[in-house]
Amino acid sequence: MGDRVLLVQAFTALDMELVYPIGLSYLAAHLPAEHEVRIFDVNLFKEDPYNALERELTTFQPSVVGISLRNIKVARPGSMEDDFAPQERAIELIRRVLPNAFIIAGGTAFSLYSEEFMRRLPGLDVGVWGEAEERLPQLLAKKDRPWEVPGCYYRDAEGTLKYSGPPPTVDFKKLKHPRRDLVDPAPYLASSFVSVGIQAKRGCALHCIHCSDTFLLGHALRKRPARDVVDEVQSLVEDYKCNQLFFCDQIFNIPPQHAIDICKEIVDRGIQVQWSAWFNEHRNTLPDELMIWLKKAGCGLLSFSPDHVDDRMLRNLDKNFRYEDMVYTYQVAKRFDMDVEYSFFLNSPGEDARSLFQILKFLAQAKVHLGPRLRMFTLLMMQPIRLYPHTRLAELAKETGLVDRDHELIEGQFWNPGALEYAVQGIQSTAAVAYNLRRTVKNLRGDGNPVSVTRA
Ligand code: B12
Ligand code: SF4
Repeated sequence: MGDRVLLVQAFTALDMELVYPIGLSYLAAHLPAEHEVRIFDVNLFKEDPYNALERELTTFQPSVVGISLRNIKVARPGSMEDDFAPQERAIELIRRVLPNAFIIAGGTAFSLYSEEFMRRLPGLDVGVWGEAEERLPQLLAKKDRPWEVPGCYYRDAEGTLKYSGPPPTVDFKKLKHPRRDLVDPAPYLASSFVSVGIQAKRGCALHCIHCSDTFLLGHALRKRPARDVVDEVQSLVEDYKCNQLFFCDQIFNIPPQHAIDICKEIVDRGIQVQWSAWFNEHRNTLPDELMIWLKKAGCGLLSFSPDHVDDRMLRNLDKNFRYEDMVYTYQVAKRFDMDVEYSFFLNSPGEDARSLFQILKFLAQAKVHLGPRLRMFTLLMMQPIRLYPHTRLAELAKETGLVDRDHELIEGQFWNPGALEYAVQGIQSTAAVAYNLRRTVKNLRGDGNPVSVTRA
């Protein structure tokens, strides 16, 4: 007999927009039919999430609860809670309501800090590292033998934490479409411009020094055929009335031909949809042919995360493009009349007043070129770089003594916060006040822009 499986999206960043639980929809699609499955997002119940979860547990009575831990930072700003407290409370609640349930965790935050999560959340039976479409069904068949399923963290009879070894890579193009029927997209569409996600590929070929996505998904690009991607787009638009989508790929325009093929297919089928994605800045990844098709296919915003513009800093961050490419991004956007946003880091390795000034100069030039097509407010959200485990920047921070060798980096450690940061934050706050004032006036007039995207 199958299980009743409740897949729970645990707290994401509580001060931010809702995020459609695409990972859980993928997992649900790969559970054999003998299991009954539901998806429950605690973030939809902002006022009373614990009671809502308790109601769901009591009515559905799942034998398995799968918890998706996506973000590390989940507490509300200004709250006295630490970031584990809301997740801890949710897991304790599940244990209390259903003492015999098999509780599994997974998700990006879990995968980045697996051992730490297993230690801090003793209510978990098993934690699954990485993409789990193929392994969750295996685990349900082997609940008493998690060591036989690769990529699992579990406790042995003495309570010692064990790992069953690295899992094989998921063949992404062979996966089924995520089960959209289990999630009502309406609240996500209402929450933000970017909130219904779709994935055309997994992985990133680039090597940015601070990046943890490649630890999670690898450097090999695992692409879905364009027709298959657009079958899903079409179903989202026609069956689920999602006319605004966000491609969750690490980078949408590498390789450019895959992006072109997807756009052409959307246009050929006459699908009316607005969407956005993250783009790489190198001019070779933004050929005119791609720009033409992006525009025709409904891409309304080129979202770039260059992190810097200065060549020295781009080298330090191990970026695949240079200042000239950055100039090209606004030139090409202007030629094709596209909206653009950029996000930057504050205090990258080697930052000085000159390199910081380069960002401001660049933005001023881009603004002159693009006018209202440039969404400026990402400048106001410039943050120092968070150190994630398994990255070269974290390694560098340990080598240079910025953090201890055995630091688990879970509380929010940043690269080299210094005096420069405080000076810039002062300028940012002043600019933010001015910007928000202007935005409020614009919104009151009814000509504000939709919410934009900030890269993790
Ligand atoms: C796309 C994306 C976004 C988009 C989402 C758009 C949308 N409409 O969905 C936007 C721009 C909104 C966004 C915002 C943010 N994001 Co983001 N985002 C991503 C990205 C690139 C892909 C996520 C995704 O859609 N994956 C596709 C699905 C299919 O995969 P998945 O969810 O991981 O699920 C799989 C596995 O994790 C696992 N799994 C998941 N749940 C479970 C549960 C169980 C029980 C099991 C067994 C397995 C399992 O199986 C699933 C199927 O394979 C990831 C990076 C990455 N490598 O994943 C960052 C990432 C998730 N984001 C991150 C962050 C930090 C943020 C922001 C805080 C950034 C910011 N400062 O604004 C915000 C937070 C938003 C919020 N409200 O919480 C971090 C989270 C970890 C952390 N560092 O805390 C990540 C990992 C990036 C990183 N490397 O640091 N993000
Ligand atoms: S930061 Fe983005 S572009 Fe750079 S390696 Fe990571 S996913 Fe790729």
